[in-house]
Amino acid sequence: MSDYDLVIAGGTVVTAADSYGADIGIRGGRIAAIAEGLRGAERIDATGLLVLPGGIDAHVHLDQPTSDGTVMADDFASGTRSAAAGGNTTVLPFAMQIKGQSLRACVEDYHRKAQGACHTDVSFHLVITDPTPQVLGQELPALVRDGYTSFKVFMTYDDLVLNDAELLDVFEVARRERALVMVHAEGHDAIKHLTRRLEDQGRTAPYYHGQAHAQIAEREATHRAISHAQLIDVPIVIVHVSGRDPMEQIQWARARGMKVHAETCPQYIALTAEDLRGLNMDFDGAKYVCSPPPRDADSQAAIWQGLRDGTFDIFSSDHCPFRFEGPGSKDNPRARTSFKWVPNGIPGVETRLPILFSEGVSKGRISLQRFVALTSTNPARLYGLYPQKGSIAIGADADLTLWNPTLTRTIRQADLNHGCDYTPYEGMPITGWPVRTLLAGRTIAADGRPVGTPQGGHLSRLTSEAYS
Ligand code: DUC
Ligand code: ZN
Ligand code: ZN
Repeated sequence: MSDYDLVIAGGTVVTAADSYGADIGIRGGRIAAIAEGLRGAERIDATGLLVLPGGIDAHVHLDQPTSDGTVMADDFASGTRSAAAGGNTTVLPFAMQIKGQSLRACVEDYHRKAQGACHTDVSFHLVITDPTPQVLGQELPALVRDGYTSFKVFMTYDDLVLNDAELLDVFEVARRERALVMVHAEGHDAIKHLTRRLEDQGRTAPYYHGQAHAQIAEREATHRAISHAQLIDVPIVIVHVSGRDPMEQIQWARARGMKVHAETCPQYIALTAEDLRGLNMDFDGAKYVCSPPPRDADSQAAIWQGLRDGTFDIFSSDHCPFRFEGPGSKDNPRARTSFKWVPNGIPGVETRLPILFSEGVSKGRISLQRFVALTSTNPARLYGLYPQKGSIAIGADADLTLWNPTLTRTIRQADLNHGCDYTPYEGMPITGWPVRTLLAGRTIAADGRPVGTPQGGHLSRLTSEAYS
């Protein structure tokens, strides 16, 4: 009889702290040994490969209904297949409350959608859009105790925005229940004002989305969220930070000892506002419409600095996929009349890790350890999954990604597994790709393709380490 069900042999184990050559012995879906010369019933030869903790994408949108008839391009099956092929073993999608809806009913809805469909593990963040006394007093506390230990709030969008009083109420519940609040920080009124002015001038092409969602509006809302969090004394995460101005607010807060965490995403290092021009200011720019929008080269440089120096804790995809063509897509008749109707969001769950590895590690901008911290270990710590997830250690789930650091390939829509009909990163050359993804010791993807039937489950989470 073998000691282990599976041994991953001869690779270089990489964690957020170090790298070393070792075999990994897996038993019952967990890491049972890290040593030399292990023997198991099965063996994977990882010579020449890096062995990383599986990617944890802490910000993805799957199968969310929209108010205007656009349809998300990924459900839980296609979205998690795509995630697995891109080297991820856990994703954190949103269970988004529709105004008037019970939060518990909302969560049950999303569980129904995810049930039996997931190729990776999943765990829901909640989105609070209707903070009624019933939601704040009963449903939310009960759900936090059930392991939904994080939720998102929006400072913009007509059907999602919370006013300052509501934000403060929600922050208070988070503090009491020790839940982590994720904040979409863009100032609603400033965006509406800029949108009206641009439309008055006939500036309606997708390119102007980037001007309406000005970085000043993001900076202002970031500071307001920080101030509210300071008043309540609650930790928060500013999600999808796009550039230098909001970053400075986060650094300002941190310098004063506030627990303000930050996330950035591939679009803020790999795209700029110029991409929204499309082909000569045409509708092609809609392929890059997301919020906050990509900024300029100066902001890209600031984001890289923040990825290096720890301003950013986590690097997530904000995968929010809408097809470019066809019914329910970005290219709908209303969206042709103004950028303000173009669905906000771009796909990226499959390309998040390759883009950060190639632009970061391969180009010498960040270390391998930082790569692992940003994409796996820190999301696990921040969202209450550590040490079951996000680490290579005895007893941890055997969620591992085997990575070829020298494999060179270009990002092509034809090679991706998501439900979208385009990628905003088409043609981008990448050095360093995942070649095998294992969830609890079972291969769920190999060479850019999903493998096998859905094996993922839903994870209930601990209190965020932001409270420790
Ligand atoms: N916020 C997100 O987190 N994702 C897509 C669009 C948005 O506004
Ligand atoms: Zn958002
Ligand atoms: Zn998002």
